[in-house]
Amino acid sequence: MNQPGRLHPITIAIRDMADIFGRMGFGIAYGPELETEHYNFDALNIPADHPSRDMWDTFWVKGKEDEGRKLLRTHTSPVQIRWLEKYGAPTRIIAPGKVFRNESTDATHEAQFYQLEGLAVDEDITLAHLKGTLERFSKEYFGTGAKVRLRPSYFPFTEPSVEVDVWFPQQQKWLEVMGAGMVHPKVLENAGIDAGKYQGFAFGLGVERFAMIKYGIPDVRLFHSGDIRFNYAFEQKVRTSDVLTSEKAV
Ligand code: YSA
Repeated sequence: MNQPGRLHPITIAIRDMADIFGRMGFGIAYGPELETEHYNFDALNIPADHPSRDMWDTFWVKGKEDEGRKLLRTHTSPVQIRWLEKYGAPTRIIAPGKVFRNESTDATHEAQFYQLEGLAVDEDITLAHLKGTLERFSKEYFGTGAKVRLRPSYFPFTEPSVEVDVWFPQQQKWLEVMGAGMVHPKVLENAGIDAGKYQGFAFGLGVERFAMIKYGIPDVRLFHSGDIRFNYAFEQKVRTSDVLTSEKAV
């Protein structure tokens, strides 16, 4: 007998995440996978000569001569700029999507993986809003027993910046799952937002790493292995709520 089809676990994870953020009033945005240097780096306060560009090993793509060189986006953060330029502030969105890094793989690193970006811009947004949002999200996604910790970090597009770790019970270790922080005023200005009036928080989480912890998956490479038995280990699931306020490509 034919078996019914299954959703890929990454699809399940993104839908679960979108449901949780949807209940917190976040809409959903999508940006292009083939990006310009401007949106992936420059507008995010990462100029060409800045050493922090090395944080993202990049697949460069030859563009037409008049267009300059392009790249496969190394993170979902360029969607922040595209969205703010188009829709302005105040705003609250998530942006899930595929990203690419020219790096060697291991159990927690893939060359192609999914991130889910979050952005909230308004008057009087503070780090406490970021912390509260991430705590509520983690508890809803993993359950109330989840152990989450924030560490000080550095990203050129946030000040202050943090990295978030979640306890991986099956492996008895902390796993880094996300970068986050308060949006740098220069980034807001680059997107045409008055940084004197508005502040924001933002984050970029690794979808596969969240699912690894939730389902006890030992190796990130299983998600993209194409082994159908992996998919069949997950229950097919349809979205039960449709609470997203908007869904737009920028
Ligand atoms: C930081 C601040 C913001 O305001 C907004 C976003 C960010 C995140 C930033 N854009 C970024 O990409 N940070 S990161 O390089 O540390 O990646 C974020 C998350 O993606 C990681 O915590 C991890 O969960 C996942 N990740 C990174 N490289 C990976 C990976 N997952 C699988 N394979 C890889 N090679």
